[in-house]
Amino acid sequence: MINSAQDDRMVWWREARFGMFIHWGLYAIPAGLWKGRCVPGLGEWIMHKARIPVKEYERLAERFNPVKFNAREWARIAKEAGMKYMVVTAKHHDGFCMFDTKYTDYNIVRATPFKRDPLKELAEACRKEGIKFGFYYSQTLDWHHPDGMGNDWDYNLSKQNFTKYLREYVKPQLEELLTNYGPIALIWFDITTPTPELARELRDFVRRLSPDTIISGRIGGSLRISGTPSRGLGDYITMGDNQIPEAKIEDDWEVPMTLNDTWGFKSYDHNWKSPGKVIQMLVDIVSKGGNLLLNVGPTAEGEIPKPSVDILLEVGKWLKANGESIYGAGAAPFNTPSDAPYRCTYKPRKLYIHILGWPWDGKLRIFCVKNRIKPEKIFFLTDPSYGELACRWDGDDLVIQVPEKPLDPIDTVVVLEESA
Ligand code: FHN
Repeated sequence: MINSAQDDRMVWWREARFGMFIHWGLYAIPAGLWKGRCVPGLGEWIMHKARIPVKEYERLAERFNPVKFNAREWARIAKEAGMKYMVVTAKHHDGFCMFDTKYTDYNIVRATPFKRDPLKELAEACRKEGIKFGFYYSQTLDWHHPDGMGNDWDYNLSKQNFTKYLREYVKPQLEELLTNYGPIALIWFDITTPTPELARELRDFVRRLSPDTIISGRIGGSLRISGTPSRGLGDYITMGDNQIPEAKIEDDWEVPMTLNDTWGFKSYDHNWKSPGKVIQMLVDIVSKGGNLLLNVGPTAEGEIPKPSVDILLEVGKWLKANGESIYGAGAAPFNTPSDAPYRCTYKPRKLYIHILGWPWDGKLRIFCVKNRIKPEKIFFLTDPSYGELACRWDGDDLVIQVPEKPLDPIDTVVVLEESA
């Protein structure tokens, strides 16, 4: 059920469409290598994958000194990339707190030579750049805390008291995060809370403290319905990692996406998505009514890896010219076949046709839209001076005449204005 309080909370999020996810923590030091060996899998899972004892992993903190960290630069990169919100790991599954907390000494201010609270600096920098700011918080898995879930190599899981952990550790820490960092736009829970009752308790707690904060779908709290992830007690559906749905979803949804094959930094993962691929994925996602939360994994020195920055800046260039077709846009009121060489995003009386594969014969065929759209004027978004594009109906399809070559081979956007 969508109520109006939820609609009010979601206004900026629906407009935003594109956000920056940041996975940053102690795992950036080993960066995928432990004792000289490559540890397969996600960089931030190294403690789990290599079954590193708590006492040994903890010592990474002594070496964590990200002197190149510059919050304003990170916020500027997000802004230049055209991202409208940022979600950063306050605590990931390894349990290390990247913020100043009085509930454990295992935090960046007390346990590292860095001694600063980078999340305070980031919150401030984002505010200055007009970027909404939120926290990722691992509410269920915590391999460091004796009562958190998931560490069966140090702790006897049958003796754990998760409810105590949630009430005496998770909730107080969330209170710190929701009260000491200015307005928090979003809390990104992960993995799902073990029981619906505890999910509800957590959800109500966040709501009471900060009614405008959006809560991610992975808080859990209700069953999945026929394979589609549900938003449970959260405000929107969080899709599986890197999973774009086949067709549009009539609800708010977001997909968390990696830029390479890891969230936390891995020194040897160079499998970067190209800027063109990212742009086309963003378009595909918005055409199905969703948001893209795209990840960067900064290094232990505190830098967003250069390949990520380069990709993001290219995406930002495209968005500067074509943003009108993305921000505040959503799914069209008709379906597009998944193998069509175009995607459509939509605002009332304006259809944006994103041409992802240029028609070799100059005839752009929009399938099955008779009686669904009423074309009045058709033109290129980035070059209205080219003039109006001719069109004709062919059965149920609309055929638009386009020139021989694309204006932009990654995605040329055609605007179709509708008559009233
Ligand atoms: O286990 C985590 C993973 O490390 C990462 O944080 C992703 C981001 O969506 N969430 C979990 C897996 O789904």
